Amino acid sequence: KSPTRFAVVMAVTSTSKSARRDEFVHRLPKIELHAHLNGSIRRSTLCELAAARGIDAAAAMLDSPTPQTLSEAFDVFRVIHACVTTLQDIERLAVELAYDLDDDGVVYAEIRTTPRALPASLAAQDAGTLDEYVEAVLRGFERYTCEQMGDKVGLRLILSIDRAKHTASDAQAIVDLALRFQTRGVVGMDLSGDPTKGEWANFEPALQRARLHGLKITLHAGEVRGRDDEMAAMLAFHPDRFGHCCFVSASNLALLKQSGVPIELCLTSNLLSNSTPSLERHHFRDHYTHVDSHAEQEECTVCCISTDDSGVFNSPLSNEFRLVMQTFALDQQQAFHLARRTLQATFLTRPRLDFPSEATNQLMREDD
Ligand code: 6MZ
Repeated sequence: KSPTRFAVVMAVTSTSKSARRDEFVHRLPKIELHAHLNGSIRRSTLCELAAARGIDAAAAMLDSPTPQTLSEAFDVFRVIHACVTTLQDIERLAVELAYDLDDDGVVYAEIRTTPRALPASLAAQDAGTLDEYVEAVLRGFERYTCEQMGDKVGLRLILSIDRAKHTASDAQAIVDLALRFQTRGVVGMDLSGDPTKGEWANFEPALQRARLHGLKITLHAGEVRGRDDEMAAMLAFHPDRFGHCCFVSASNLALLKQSGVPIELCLTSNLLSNSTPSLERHHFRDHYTHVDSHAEQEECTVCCISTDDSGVFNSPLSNEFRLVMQTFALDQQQAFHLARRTLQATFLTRPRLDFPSEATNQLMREDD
């Protein structure tokens, strides 16, 4: 039997502990389940697009757009959206993100994005359609897949509803859009956007309908304080995954743990958005239980270590694993189990585990 990627990873023999850890997290086969396309923009691309639009990069702090609060993160998204204004840009972001994930040792990713009506290029007059936005993302993914030799990152798409900007009928239109692309790689729906705005009840009917048609659902939840009733209603909806869950009351936490719903945890994002006081006190510690055996693993919450917005928060997935290992004293075996368990939370259904990554397929076989 040829050595698995994990065996190769385990065989790494660097001298210093931190160099060894850096190499380990880079080579660890990772699954990214919570990454917003525009928030994952390369800083160099952001500066270049800003210059082409006459936006002063220094004034907009584009060279170092690290937010200090959640509200500042949303200011950065506004700047990004002012720079990423064409379908050409969207395609570029998608292809660059695919390469970045590949370089970082990610083997499978579900990327999410909020469809916007954008013109084809700066010279084009007409705003495009939402279908064209999704086409542009998929074209970017396809370009990567065609250009790349060897193991490729398996890519799927999730469409986001923006709770601060979209109406209930916009949400229904995005569900229709997702359904039109369901056979071309759209696997689910996400509810995101500024968590201080919008009402869950407005979006629930659209997401119920999406679910009836076989789309999976992930919900940003508990990103700010004072939304316990909303979290309770979201728990009653029982999505396929939750994102964040930073601020959860004791009763909701008990329900969350009972529910078995996997959670997407983004440490750097939460730290820089002020949603956790420190990495040490991040709620990863409330949910993570170290287990080795399969039987026991069924019992505890699946924690999906994710980046959220690797461009905005300047942290690739390998760095998130490094932080988890460092902060919570996980050894390589434990980090590997953590990464592999994320498989159970993807929006792929078993017969569709066909993404073109030998490394991931190897993991699949190990996981059976
Ligand atoms: C909530 C977030 C987010 O969709 O244009 N987004 N929503 N909480 C977060 N935590 C920091 N990070 C990103 O990517 C950018 C959009 O993703 C959502 C916001 O709606 C943001 O405008 P797309 O590709």
